[in-house]
Amino acid sequence: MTTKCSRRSFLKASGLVSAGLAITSTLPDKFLLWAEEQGMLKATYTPTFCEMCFWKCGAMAKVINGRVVKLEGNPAHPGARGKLCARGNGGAGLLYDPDRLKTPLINTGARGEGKYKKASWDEALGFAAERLNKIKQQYGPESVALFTHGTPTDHFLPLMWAYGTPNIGMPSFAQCRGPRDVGLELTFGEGIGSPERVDMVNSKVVVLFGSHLGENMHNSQVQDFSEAVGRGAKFVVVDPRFSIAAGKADTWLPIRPSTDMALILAWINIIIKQGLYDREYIGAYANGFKELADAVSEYTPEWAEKETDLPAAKIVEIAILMGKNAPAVCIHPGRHSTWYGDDVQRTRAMGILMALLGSWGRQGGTYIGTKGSFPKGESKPYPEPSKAALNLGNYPFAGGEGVTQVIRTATITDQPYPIKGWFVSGTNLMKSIPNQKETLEAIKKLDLLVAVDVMPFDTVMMADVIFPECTYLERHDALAVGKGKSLTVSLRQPVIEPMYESKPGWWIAKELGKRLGVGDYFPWNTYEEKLKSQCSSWGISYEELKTKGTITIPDTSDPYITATNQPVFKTKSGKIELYSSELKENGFDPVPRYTKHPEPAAGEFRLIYGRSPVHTFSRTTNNPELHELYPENEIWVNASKAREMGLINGNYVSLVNQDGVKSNPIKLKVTERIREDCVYMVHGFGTTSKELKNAYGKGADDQGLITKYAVDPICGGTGMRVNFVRLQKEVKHA
Ligand SMILES: Nc1nc2c(c(=O)[nH]1)N[C@H]1C(S)=C(S)[C@@H](COP(=O)(O)OP(=O)(O)OC[C@H]3O[C@@H](n4cnc5c(=O)[nH]c(N)nc54)[C@H](O)[C@@H]3O)O[C@H]1N2
Ligand SMILES: Nc1nc2c(c(=O)[nH]1)N[C@H]1C(S)=C(S)[C@@H](COP(=O)(O)OP(=O)(O)OC[C@H]3O[C@@H](n4cnc5c(=O)[nH]c(N)nc54)[C@H](O)[C@@H]3O)O[C@H]1N2
Ligand code: SF4
Ligand SMILES: [Mo]
Repeated sequence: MTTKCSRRSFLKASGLVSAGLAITSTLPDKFLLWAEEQGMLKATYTPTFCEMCFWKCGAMAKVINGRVVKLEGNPAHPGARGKLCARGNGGAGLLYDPDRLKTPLINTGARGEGKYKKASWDEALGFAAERLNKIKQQYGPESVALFTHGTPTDHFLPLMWAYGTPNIGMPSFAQCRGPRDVGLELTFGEGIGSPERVDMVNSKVVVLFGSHLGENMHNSQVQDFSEAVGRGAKFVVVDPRFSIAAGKADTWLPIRPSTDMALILAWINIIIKQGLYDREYIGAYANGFKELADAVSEYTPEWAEKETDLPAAKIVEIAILMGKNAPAVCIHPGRHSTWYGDDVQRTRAMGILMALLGSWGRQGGTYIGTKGSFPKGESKPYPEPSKAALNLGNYPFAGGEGVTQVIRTATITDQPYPIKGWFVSGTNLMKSIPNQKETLEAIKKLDLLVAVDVMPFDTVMMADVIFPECTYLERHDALAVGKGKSLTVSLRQPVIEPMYESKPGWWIAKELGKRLGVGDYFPWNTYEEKLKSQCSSWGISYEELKTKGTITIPDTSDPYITATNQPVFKTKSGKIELYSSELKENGFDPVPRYTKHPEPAAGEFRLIYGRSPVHTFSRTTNNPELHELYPENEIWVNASKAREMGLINGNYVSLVNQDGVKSNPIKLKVTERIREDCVYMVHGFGTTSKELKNAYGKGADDQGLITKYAVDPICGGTGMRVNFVRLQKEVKHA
């Protein structure tokens, strides 16, 4: 059996990627696997967890002769259940990517020019520390901001807190799930968690708004989705595009983009008017029903038909379907929710729909997260910043996760106080925050830009000093605590030693901490020492974790509301807030209301974007294995529109947005599977970093075209589907 063959059958069996997309192993891997089969070499397996996206699936790494030849899902891990997605399988492609950052680098040219000299760790750490200390002296520690994503956060957040800044920016909040989390917190007093606590496996009806599962490839969630489809659950997919999920659905609702709120409010109205809501549940757990009923009474199915372009009769039919199958109805609240700027309210509307159906905390709806927890460790208290975090004044509900673009504006304007340094770890700001011109302007103004990364992506290549982190397969990281149905804990441990001169994030944070005078926040010699002591205080065997990779704590699951398992709503009123007095007090609509959004003019299309199942944003675009599967993105254009413009499948076009910004040439995908008023592309392509030999210049960058964004006044999320483009035919592009 060759590897290629076994991978194929594995992928096929997993149902996660089609067999045709199997990853081919490299020649050295093939030889090693052959030698192992012949009994000449022995393989070892090391459990760890994946960082190719943020689902943190448990993985088993197979190593022969010091080389990682294969990654498989850990059967004991709830996010993986023995399978990895294509990106997880392709993790070794990152490890062995020849374009990886290999040594610390110090900029020797103008910022962004890409001229670097190799430096020793001591030199690079000293360079950063000296400048960080200078900013602290001159402006105060608050004038440095941390931008971060993924497990590097576990190391650099404490470092920056110890340094004294409260300014944290996470694109995974303000450009992603911020509005969803805030909307649900305002309604139920808590978010939906990650992995989302959706109980699709037990649902009779599942409703997806966008949420393009199958392209959005969060492993166990896609497994749940497949299982529910196989079991015959009814799927309703609301999407202007016939997504993979729509292809599996009973009902596809090709909604006019930006009008989801109209549909949800009409559904709420119908469910109330027809008495399809769960009276007992609402009576026991919710407040504001009357105010809600009054506020939504104007949203009739006929009105919604005009807004959404969906037939009124169909809207009624689905409302009845949901009502009849409640509470086993899963209204998936989505994840990437920064769409149109009224996104907290859209998520609140979804939450209200869940409440009316009595599905929050009920089988087939959403489940109650484990009540199990681990004791909080003692740590030295962090200094109290003397200036408030930048978010707080602007967005009352933003919380501590950071509104990236507010930090960017402060960097440009020096208001309310200057931001002089950016510390960027595991996030590619040029690709993730809208309006690149502003990002560039802010970066140009900085006194210091530090990057900690594994690859020379666009933002990294503008840094003054670059710290090469080793990949997740070469390091320890913080324990991953899973709060799904049960409490779980997983370990990341090195599968092989760090390659080149790369170092783990924990080491970089500790060493920089020493040089910033905050070394006592890292009072251990190695991270493993810290992990061992944490395990012993949690009553877990570190040795068991090392061999199994993941441990599920027994008797920590009680997922549904029962007489003895009553829900706790941490809202102001202690109830589900159909009417939010908290929003009202802050000058916002207490019940969601419909606002019309601008429509594309003749000849224009709304630009919408999403995921490829084999890539994670920009971060995998250079991965040799994943690049081979999907080297460049395409632009989906409705077939009759393409005909009108004389464009055919495979032509290259450029996209020009309302502000005259033009994209790289991008290949046309002419299809019936999208509405006429929008075009669709996969996010993350069109990198500008020449260091990335596979990805440079391939495909087009959606972010470049997103010059306009609609800020959610409640949480600061940036709605990014508010840009319109025209298509310009290009001569064939290599
Ligand atoms: N393979 C892969 N999987 C991933 C990721 C990845 O990078 N790669 N990223 C992960 C992360 S962090 C996130 S946040 C999620 C994002 O994935 P999701 O949370 O699923 O993102 P959405 O924006 O909801 O979904 C995109 C879909 O929305 C549709 N859409 C566009 N406009 C509208 C509209 O106005 N109304 C409706 N109803 N639909 C619309 C698009 O056609 C597209 O099908 O994916 C996660 N999973
Ligand atoms: N236009 C547009 N904008 C978007 C989106 C979109 O669909 N369209 N999606 C939004 C969403 S949902 C999200 S969550 C955000 C995500 O956006 P980001 O937070 O920027 O996340 P990534 O793109 O994953 O970050 C990529 C960077 O992390 C680096 N990296 C990878 N692994 C490691 C590691 O182990 N250590 C370190 N130190 N670095 C590592 C990569 O090399 C790369 O430079 O973007 C948002 N912005
Ligand atoms: S969903 Fe895929 S990429 Fe994400 S952690 Fe799991 S295996 Fe890795
Ligand atoms: Mo996201």
